Amino acid sequence: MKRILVTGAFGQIGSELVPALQDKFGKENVIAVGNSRIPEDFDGVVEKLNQPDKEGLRGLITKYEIDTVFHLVSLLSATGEKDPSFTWHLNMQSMKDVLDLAVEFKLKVFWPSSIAAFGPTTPRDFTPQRTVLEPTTMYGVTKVAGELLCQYYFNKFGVDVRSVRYPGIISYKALPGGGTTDYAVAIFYDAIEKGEYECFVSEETTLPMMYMDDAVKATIDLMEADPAKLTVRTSYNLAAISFTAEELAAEINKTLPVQVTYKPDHRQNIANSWPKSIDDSQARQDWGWQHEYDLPKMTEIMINELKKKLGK
Ligand code: AKB
Repeated sequence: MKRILVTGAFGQIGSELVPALQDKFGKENVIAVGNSRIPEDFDGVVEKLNQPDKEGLRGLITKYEIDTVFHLVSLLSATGEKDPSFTWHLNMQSMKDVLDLAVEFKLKVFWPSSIAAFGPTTPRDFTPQRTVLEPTTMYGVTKVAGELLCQYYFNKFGVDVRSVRYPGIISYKALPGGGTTDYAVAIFYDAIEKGEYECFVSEETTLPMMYMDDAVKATIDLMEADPAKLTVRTSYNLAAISFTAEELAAEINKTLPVQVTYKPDHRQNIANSWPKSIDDSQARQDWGWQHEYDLPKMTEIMINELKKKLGK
């Protein structure tokens, strides 16, 4: 990885992956591509592009002599249900463009899958690496199709494309954008600002989650792993912590009083179709994945950093 292009660079994961890549590979070697959410104070090389735009991407790959693409552009589970056709178009076309360009320019590619690739027929506890993939959201459908495309382009064209199934990601820097796991970030903002939170999933809802620093580390570690050791070319299961909404509220309440009420909405059905916990032993075995942040450590950082960010 010498010259890196990141699409969706100003989304939740991109906002923290880009600085980590800049630190490791040099600011001038990371090209951040975004559309509407480009922060004015962004320090680095930035390009504006609405996806899907294959020719636009081709232009940037040529201009900057790119060898690696992190293709993060995607609509998430809840937003995706508002316009399923557009979700398919954006998520799949932009990804196929990147894979086709990867064949042409011999690019290495990272593409994010998600626990949304699973569905109600998947075993929900300690979900295995290889299992039933019958998601109920269009976002999930694009993740399953995308995983198969990754494997296809690897087998057919030798594209070195790598992927992880992210759980819900929790961070204080950038807000998540339209997912079902977003409650686990929103609760911290409301706890600090209002002392109360109305949660859109029920108290007993258990979902796999991860602190952002672990997600960024996993992403970079996988991309740096020895290709000979990788046995999964669809997408690796990835896990850190699983908790109920009530357990998260209780953990926050140890240091910050927050009154939580539960009012499940349409996102409850999505949450109910996803695993409660994930077996990520293949990732641990193949490329040495290890998470660092547990629930208390993540909660402490979120409260302290958000208080500073919100001036409280
Ligand atoms: C979502 O909730 O849609 C995402 C995801 C789990 O992929 N955070």
